[in-house]
Amino acid sequence: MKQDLEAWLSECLLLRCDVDEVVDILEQQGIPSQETKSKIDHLLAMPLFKTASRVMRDMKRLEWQMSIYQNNYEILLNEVGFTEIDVTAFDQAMFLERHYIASQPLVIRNFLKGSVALQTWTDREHLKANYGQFQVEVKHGDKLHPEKLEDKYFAFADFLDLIGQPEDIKRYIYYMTAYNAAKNQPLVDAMMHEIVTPDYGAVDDGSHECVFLWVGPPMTKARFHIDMKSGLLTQVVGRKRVLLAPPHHIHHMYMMENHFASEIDVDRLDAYRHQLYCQKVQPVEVVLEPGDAVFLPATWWHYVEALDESISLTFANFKWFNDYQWFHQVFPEFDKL
Ligand SMILES: O=C(O)CCC(=O)C(=O)O
Repeated sequence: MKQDLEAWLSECLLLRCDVDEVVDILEQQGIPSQETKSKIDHLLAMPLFKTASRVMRDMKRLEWQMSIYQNNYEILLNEVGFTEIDVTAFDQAMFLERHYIASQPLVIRNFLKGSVALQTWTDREHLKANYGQFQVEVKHGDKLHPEKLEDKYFAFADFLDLIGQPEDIKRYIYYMTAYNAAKNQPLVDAMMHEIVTPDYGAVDDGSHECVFLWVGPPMTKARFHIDMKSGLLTQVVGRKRVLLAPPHHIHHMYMMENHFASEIDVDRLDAYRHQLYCQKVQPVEVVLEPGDAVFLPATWWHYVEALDESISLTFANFKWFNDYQWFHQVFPEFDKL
């Protein structure tokens, strides 16, 4: 109890709550004001508390800086709007300058124009006949506990049959994701000859490293998160709904302990628990039709929901610098969460 009280008091002090109010609240709980005041003096004098206060001030300063970006982003949205083009207007130099380097998203309609996969991959029998023998790794779990996913292994043909079964997918999550990429690289290598893209600045060595395949049933969701690479999320089969929010909302996203995903459940917003998100974040919503792509710059928040049975590819294989993994090197413990 003593420890709980100290933790609560420390948090109040770090968050700069009104000290008199804190003393009053505890007095109502039967703790004499003199006792609380001397506890506060004791906490304020601790070296650890002084360090925590300094870190907290740095965080607040960052939050203030972020609010400037937020204002500018609102001006951009009002004056220019969210950028969406058809692939016929796509130009690598424009993409590099206005989107890749500027960290601004871009929707590219018909990005996969000319790809036979737009037809052939809608046919389960084509996929089974040509790629069904590949062993694949997918994420699996109970929809009631979406945070507890484990890796499962199937022949690709069996996995495709499974995600076509309405009863099973109502209750369970089956999703081939970028997190399974290492095991599924041979499948991606085999499938890519059916895909054509404009020259978006991919590495030119014929490899498909950093091309990620996502296959899953309707209603599959990826909660709001950020990535350590920029990527072009590209829809091949079915539609996906994407919500996007800029990086400067980091203080409004209620990050989970891994510091990459948000607690926010966009289908069940909790205006009390997630007040800052509800008040400050108005994500841009985009629906990707088959063939469309959206550029997701690293650290942009994105939530993705499959509206149909879906196959997507994320191209993160840019020839320009695209690796911000240093965070994991500095904080390896985040890998384990
Ligand atoms: O499509 C999804 O479910 C998630 C895609 C994604 O997060 C990405 O491409 O970075």
